[in-house]
Parts: sequence; C-alpha cells; structure tokens
Amino acid sequence: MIHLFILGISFLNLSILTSTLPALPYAYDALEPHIDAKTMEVHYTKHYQTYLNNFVKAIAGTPAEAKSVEEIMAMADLNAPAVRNNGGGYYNHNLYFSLLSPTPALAPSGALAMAIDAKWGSLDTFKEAFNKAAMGRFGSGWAWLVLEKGALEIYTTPNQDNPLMPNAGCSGKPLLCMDVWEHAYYLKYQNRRADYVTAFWNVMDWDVVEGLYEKALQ
Ligand code: MN3
Repeated sequence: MIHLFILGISFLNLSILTSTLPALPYAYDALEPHIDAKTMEVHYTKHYQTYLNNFVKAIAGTPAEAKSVEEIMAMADLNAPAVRNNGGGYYNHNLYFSLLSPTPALAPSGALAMAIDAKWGSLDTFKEAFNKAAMGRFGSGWAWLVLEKGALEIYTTPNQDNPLMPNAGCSGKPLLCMDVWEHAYYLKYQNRRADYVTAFWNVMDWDVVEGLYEKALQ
C-alpha cells in the first residue's frame, strides 16, 4: 500500500505524456496495396511524431500536463491553437493507427452490427454514408463514427479537431475515424481521395470499433 501511495505521488509530478509514440503493431508495408509503405512510414514517423512532440511542448508546465489526453481534448478552454491542433493531431492519429490492421475483421458483429443495421439498414449503406461524409469534408480533416447520447452518428471535423473538443461542431465518443488529410493518401492516390476512402475499409479492423463501442456504452 505504502509503495503504491509513493508511486502515485511521484506520478503526479510527471507529465503523463512523453514523446514516445505507441508502437505500430505491424510493418509499414503490412497494409499494401491498400495503404502503401511510404505513406505509412512518413505518416507515422513524421506527421504523428511531430504532433506528439509539439503537443508535449505545448502543455509543458501547464495544468494539462497532469490530465489524460481525453481530458485535455474536453477542456472547455481548449483554445490555444498549439494545444488544440497538436493535441488533436495526437489523439486522432492514436485512434486511426490503432484501427488499421493487416488482418482486420471486415465487418462488425454483435451489438454494434445490430446498431448499424438498425440505423442504416446495412453495413454497405453505412459505409456509403460515411464515405460521402469523408468526401464532402473540404480540405483537410477527419470523418467520424461516434456514440452520441446512445445513438450512432457520422460527423466530420476540419483540421485536427475531433468530437471530444468544445466548438468542434459535433460531439460524442469516437469509435472510428478516417484521416482525409492529403498526407494520408497523396503518395499513392494523388488527388483521388475516393480511391483511398474505398481502400480504407480493407484494412480497418471492426473488432477495435466493437471494443470502443462496448466501452462507450458503459
Ligand atoms: Mn494524418
């Protein structure tokens, strides 16, 4: 007990975040041909890493340092652009890379499958609606599936905003996200966002989404 207590105290003085990214549980080329190795490498080692580095810098010495990433996203005064953009960049890419898999479950099962069927009629109709939203996001941003007040909803956000943030134009607990910044697809698909949006579903693991859905329902 005393040992845990001392550990707890010492952690209070440390930032929760370090500049070490969560390890990617697959190789950069593991998602070929749907997402190419060079895109994965640059996306993970440059974009994602830079968001994390700048996020750690932006919250250093502020009360946010002692909060979880989710808590920081929900801070009512999340107005400092460095925190909002880099914190969002870190949170959003955490989810994005955790959803991708070379051996994905290609359809949801259980309660999530039933909820999607109840709302959209079928998984294919859901994907059509999600893809339409992703295609409709002008410029850089994200498409989301969230659980909002018990209901599944599709939203999009600009820049690195996400539904946890105040003034994001939407709300809810994120279950699934699609990065539609050009850096997520340009090397392979150039301007053809539609081809990337279609290919994404071949490497998106519904088991991860299902897990987040079950957690969000609790
Ligand atoms: Mn990105």
